[in-house]
Amino acid sequence: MRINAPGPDQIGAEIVEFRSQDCTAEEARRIVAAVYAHKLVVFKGQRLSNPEYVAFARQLGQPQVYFQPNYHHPDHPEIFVSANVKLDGKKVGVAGTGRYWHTDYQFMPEPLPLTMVYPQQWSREARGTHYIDMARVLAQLPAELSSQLEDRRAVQEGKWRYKVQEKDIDRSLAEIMEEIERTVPASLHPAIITHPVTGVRSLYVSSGFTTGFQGLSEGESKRLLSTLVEHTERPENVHTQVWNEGDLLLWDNRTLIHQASATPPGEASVSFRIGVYDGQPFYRA
Ligand code: 7UC
Ligand code: FE
Repeated sequence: MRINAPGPDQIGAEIVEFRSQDCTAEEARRIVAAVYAHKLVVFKGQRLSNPEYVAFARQLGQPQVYFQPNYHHPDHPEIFVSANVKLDGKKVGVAGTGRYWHTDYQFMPEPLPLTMVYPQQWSREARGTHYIDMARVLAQLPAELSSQLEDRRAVQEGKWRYKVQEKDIDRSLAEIMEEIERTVPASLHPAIITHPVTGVRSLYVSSGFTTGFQGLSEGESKRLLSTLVEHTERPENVHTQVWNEGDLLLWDNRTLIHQASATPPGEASVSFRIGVYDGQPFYRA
């Protein structure tokens, strides 16, 4: 296994000469260390069956089972499916996910430390994932802005991204919203988090899931959020990782926000995600 580190100030290492089916415990340890160091790693030339994919995730940590079963692969609940075409004649997962800036499970009490994505089918124009390094964003914020975030908690909510499913037919929006608010209430997390392993601080805010800040009025919250989003989502901050045949992506979901590329109408897209808990707290207390 060889790890090709990115250039200075860049994210994304390439892992070559590696077969994930043969991953040893020592290699798994080096891979996770590379994710913390380079924030994104891309395994080149992988050809994994679904059971092999889940087994590889187990080598890296504890695979997550997403809280909503309508996202699950029928044979492997650990695989979160984004597919706009049927798989073996059946609708599986949801037609598309995360076409907004976010970090996975940000709205939950225990967000996902690591995310793996194994693209299965993609279109010519929409073959990639976009990333922003939030440690870099934080470091570049004007001091008068970052000082407003010290000891400030942000409100994270997933409810606006809820996708109706078959069981919602004949239910009112009010009923559905009431259930979401009860089962997945908003989570509060520090607006600045400290990585438990590297100690690097990053901004933990996204336009996809962050809806406000504790202790601020609605107007103040909105203004602060839109200022932060303006500083974050600048084209020069975006790293686009283009998918090639055989690529398997793994990233540090504490430090990076990401956005899926939008698939043009009529084009197929299928990707398999596995979230991984790495055994560390999400952020340092
Ligand atoms: O369908 C989606 O965009 C999924 C989103 C609400 N949650 C994925 C996650 O892990 O945060
Ligand atoms: Fe995502």
